[in-house]
Amino acid sequence: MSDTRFDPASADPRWQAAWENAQTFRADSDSAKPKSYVLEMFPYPSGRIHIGHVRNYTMGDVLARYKRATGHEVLHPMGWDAFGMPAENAAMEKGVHPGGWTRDNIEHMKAQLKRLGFALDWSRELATCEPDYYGHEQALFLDLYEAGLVYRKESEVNWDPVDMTVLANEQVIDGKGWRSGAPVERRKLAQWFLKITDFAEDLLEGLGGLDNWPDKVKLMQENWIGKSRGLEFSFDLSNGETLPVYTTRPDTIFGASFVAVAADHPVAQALDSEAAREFIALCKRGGTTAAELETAEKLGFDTGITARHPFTGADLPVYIANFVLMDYGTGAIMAVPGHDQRDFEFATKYDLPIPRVVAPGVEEAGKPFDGEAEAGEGVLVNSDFLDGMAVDDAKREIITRIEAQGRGEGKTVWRLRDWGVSRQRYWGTPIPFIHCETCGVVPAPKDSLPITLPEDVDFKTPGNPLERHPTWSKVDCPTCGGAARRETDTLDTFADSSWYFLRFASQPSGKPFDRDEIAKWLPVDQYIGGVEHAILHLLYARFWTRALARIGLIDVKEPFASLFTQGMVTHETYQLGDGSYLSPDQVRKNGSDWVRIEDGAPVDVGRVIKMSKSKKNVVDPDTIIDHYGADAVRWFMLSDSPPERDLPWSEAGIEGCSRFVHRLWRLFSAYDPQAQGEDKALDRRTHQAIAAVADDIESLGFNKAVARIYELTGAVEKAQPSASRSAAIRTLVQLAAPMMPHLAEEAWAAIGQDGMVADAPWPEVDPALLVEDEVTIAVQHKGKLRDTLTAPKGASKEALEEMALASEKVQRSLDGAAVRKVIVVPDRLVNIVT
Ligand code: ANZ
Ligand code: ZN
Repeated sequence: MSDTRFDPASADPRWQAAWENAQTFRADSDSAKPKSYVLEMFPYPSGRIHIGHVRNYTMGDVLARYKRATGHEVLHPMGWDAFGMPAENAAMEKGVHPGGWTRDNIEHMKAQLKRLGFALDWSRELATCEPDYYGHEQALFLDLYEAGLVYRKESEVNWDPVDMTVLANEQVIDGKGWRSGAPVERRKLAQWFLKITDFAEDLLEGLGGLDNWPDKVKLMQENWIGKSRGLEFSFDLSNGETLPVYTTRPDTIFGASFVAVAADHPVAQALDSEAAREFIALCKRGGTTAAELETAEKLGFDTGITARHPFTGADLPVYIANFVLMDYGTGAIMAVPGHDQRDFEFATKYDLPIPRVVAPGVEEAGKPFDGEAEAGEGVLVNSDFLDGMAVDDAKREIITRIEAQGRGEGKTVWRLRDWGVSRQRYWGTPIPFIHCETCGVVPAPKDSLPITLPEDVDFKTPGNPLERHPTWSKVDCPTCGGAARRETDTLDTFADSSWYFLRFASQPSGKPFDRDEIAKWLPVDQYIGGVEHAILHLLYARFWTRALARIGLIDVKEPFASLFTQGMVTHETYQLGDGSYLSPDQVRKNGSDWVRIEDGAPVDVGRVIKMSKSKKNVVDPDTIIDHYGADAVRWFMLSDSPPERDLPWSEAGIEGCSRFVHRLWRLFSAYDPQAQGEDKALDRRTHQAIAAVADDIESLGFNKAVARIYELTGAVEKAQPSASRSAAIRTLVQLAAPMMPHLAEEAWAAIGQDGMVADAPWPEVDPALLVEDEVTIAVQHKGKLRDTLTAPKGASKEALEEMALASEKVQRSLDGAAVRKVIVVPDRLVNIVT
């Protein structure tokens, strides 16, 4: 074999072309082999692949290649989550069309991904912004509507009064519109909803079966679904009405010192006073996110109405409060400032009593509060018949008594809301409905799908271009034939990512997917992505899958059998004195200080944090692939850190990986098919490595697999030429192939193997070689090591004693002394006492 250097610049594209020509990674839905569906969360086509993508897709790729080698028919697809706001922002800022911008980005990023040599079935590539995808989504939406899982209702949105547009929560910054800077108002608009709450119980229960999901993700989902057991009961009001409230802490009822309702609550709306109306208007300003409501200053308005306490008979003041949400529970609360922080802040501000009703022990009933509410558990105090009871018992007692009074009942309440999917923007899936003056809201006929987006739109004026378009929304009513108007809302892009894994598995042209083909591939065997999608994306995907199963389109309920959330790639940051950031290639080390290369200006080195454009602590995948080749980059992504942890990028690290690629190549170059002789120890190490690397990849312990390959490489380098050594080299090529596929193909060909290593089966393990069958025994006399013996593993005490006494060195040490006792520790040690 030649002793040329391995040249990624020529090898990488050559093997990528070879895989493509042979359609090596094309998934066959009719294959009889066991299936394996490996999926990484598909990227948003922002413009460039970033290093986080590289890490994510490299992990999936190693698993996919390994699964192929172990006899699986592997589905490993890739596509684009291509709708969404950045394309519209680009349209507004740069005057480009969102479609053109998106498709250019896809083309560029696809080329970048191809340079990494991923084992993807590109024949199944899809982009959610193409009618061939979103048209099927429209059909599914209509199916869900028919099944009663889609409805329209009035709901609040963030309204920018200057730009005259609805804003997404993330476009509201400090209560102001991100473009206009105008204070955002809350407005009611009729919007489309998906009935995810119908599945709340099932989504919660299903978590119990997801053994291969991270616990933290399951916990986040559980909290988001938020099942709580509480009490709904009614206060009698001084105006003769009753006011239902919901509480999860009925035990604290003796600590209620006021009652509060949401600004939208009928009790508030019915007030006939200018001051009340002004206060309600004030509450409407500011964002609608829970986080904003949580942190906003607590504001209240005393309605003058009082509520009668069901046990003490005290008259409690009724306030309108800005922290009470209309769409949770009943939109009204009994406020217990001693034990709820929001109520505490409110009571402090408006000088209301803060009684203690829970304390660590009964003798601490008079303990003062330390500037905040105490949510802690304990025993009830200052609570009449509840005094001394534990919290759970007290809860039960109050529920029983309130139910006996006929004033309310114990109730299960869910935090999960129905999913509002309406977005008043252009770059999304048009919602397939038609508004008719006569017939109302009518579903678009299925044969009119796909309802495609108009191309001729402008983004110079704010607002939704679909609404402004002169002709797009004009249609005939499918029912009465009269003039009607298309729905101009588009779907939340989370809808697009809620079923893409189904379309990857099956893509007939006339329907969203084929039921049998879905049954063949689903569930996804291994899903890999960022923990930032732990809640919404995964919950919505689990919901769509269940909803489609309920209406009989598929037979699987839980889409992702295993989930892995990978850590981030991090890098230190560099800042000038004025706080501005510099990129790693703008700085260098000067002695123990850092300076800007350009002018020697001093640079502060900051913390190691997630790579992000705004902090400039990024490395560009293209640049490093140019420099080191795809395999060194892939190897680095897998090496240093366990995959769930953050991976600090370092120049030294990638250099080391690159050196290892070439070191392996030199070793492969030393392959001698003619070498003779057996090296039992090396055979054993080789087979142990095969088994271990397989285990490590199966459990996604990529860094461990990497370490084993380093170990075996070291052992082969030290070994003398032999048939065993040649076999070890061949094995190393195969073990490294999932991680460094280009180098492995090049080596496989160079050492004269048939076909491509990508098609070679995973090397077989000889189980006999996995057990260490010989052990080294230390023989001691007078506390000193006299000899070491090689003995069969598990040899008897008698046999070891006999071997030890037969040793010449031992006999010399004994020098004729009488042996009093021999202590044998099997497989370890023989100690001779004289
Ligand atoms: C009395 C109480 C005492 C409460 C206490 C909490 C602690 P979770 O557990 O998150 O579901 N609440 C009820 N409806 C509300 C609404 N529409 N807007 C704002 N807050 C509301 O929250 C349930 C608790 O949140 C309820 O229990 C209620 O306050 C409040 F020591 O009642 B609690
Ligand atoms: Zn009509």
